Amino acid sequence: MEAIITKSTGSWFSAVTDDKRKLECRLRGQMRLNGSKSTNPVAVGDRVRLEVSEAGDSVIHEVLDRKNYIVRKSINLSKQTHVIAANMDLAIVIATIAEPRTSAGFIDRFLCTAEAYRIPGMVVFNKIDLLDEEETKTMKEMMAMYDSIGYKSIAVSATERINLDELKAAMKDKVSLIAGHSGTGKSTLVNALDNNLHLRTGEISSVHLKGKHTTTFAEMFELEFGGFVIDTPGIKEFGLSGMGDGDLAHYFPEMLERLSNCKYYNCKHVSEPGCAVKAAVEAGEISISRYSSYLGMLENKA
Ligand SMILES: Nc1nc2c(ncn2[C@@H]2O[C@H](COP(=O)(O)OP(=O)(O)OP(=O)(O)O)[C@@H](O)[C@H]2O)c(=O)[nH]1
Ligand SMILES: [Mg+2]
Ligand SMILES: [Zn+2]
Repeated sequence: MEAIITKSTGSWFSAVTDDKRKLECRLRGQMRLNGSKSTNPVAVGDRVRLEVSEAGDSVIHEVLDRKNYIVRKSINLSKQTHVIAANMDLAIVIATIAEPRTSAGFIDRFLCTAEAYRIPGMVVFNKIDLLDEEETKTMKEMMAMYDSIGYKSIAVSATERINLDELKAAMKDKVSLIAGHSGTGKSTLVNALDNNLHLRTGEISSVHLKGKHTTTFAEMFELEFGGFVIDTPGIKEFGLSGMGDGDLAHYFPEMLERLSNCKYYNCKHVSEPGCAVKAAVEAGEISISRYSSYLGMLENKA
């Protein structure tokens, strides 16, 4: 039978079968690792083939091919990577205009990474109950900008339960990854989406408004309205490590569609003559904020 992995502790795995049974399972002894560079052969979101042994244990015999996965480089110097999650349909960044403030650069880095992993990206602004008029205006401008590029954006309040139905509709029957700074309300939001879930949430320490990490490992939860959500332990786990050496501008859709009009094929869109990207920025067709994020990322990559 086939199942989806919802939790991994190293040697034991939690899985939900296609007919909704919850099982605890382990790996078959000498199972081949599909990606030998990875420290963990089975990750949250993996689809696996299970068999029940004579002793009555559920044993994973095979990990099915992944359609995508995100990795974190191991802390030690080996080239090994750790697979955080696999087979996602949607990558949602939870952003806040206030308490804490999420920078546009952070949102863009996330969306860019999602592009690199080939996961559709979405922006959810949480805590709209806290915003004054000015902040609401800022948020609406950002939302209009992301919508124009093709990233769906939604404004919600997890605690006041505002616009949750719109978010549910976007997540229904999908495997969604959520990420964002600590304290933006990821776990609170997941709890609000499904009353059966009781993820630990934390108070933001008043000393560090960015908050301290409450969620410490990736875990997937089944949603009663259909689908799964993966709550990730803060952003550091969702870095650019999977991006490879491709041209950064390929991961900005509004730049990608203009690249072929640049005069030079190896244009980096910084100060080259005849650059179609810069021309679009000057014409107001590409947002200055997005272009600044691009330049910042380009600098960090170099
Ligand atoms: N006013 C307001 N507060 C919220 C909202 N959503 C979450 N919070 C508060 O923000 C704080 C942090 O929420 P968490 O859900 O723990 O944040 P998190 O993103 O999961 O944090 P980490 O697990 O550390 O990454 C808690 O005190 C929540 O009550 C909201 O919509 N409005
Ligand atoms: Mg959390
Ligand atoms: Zn260019």
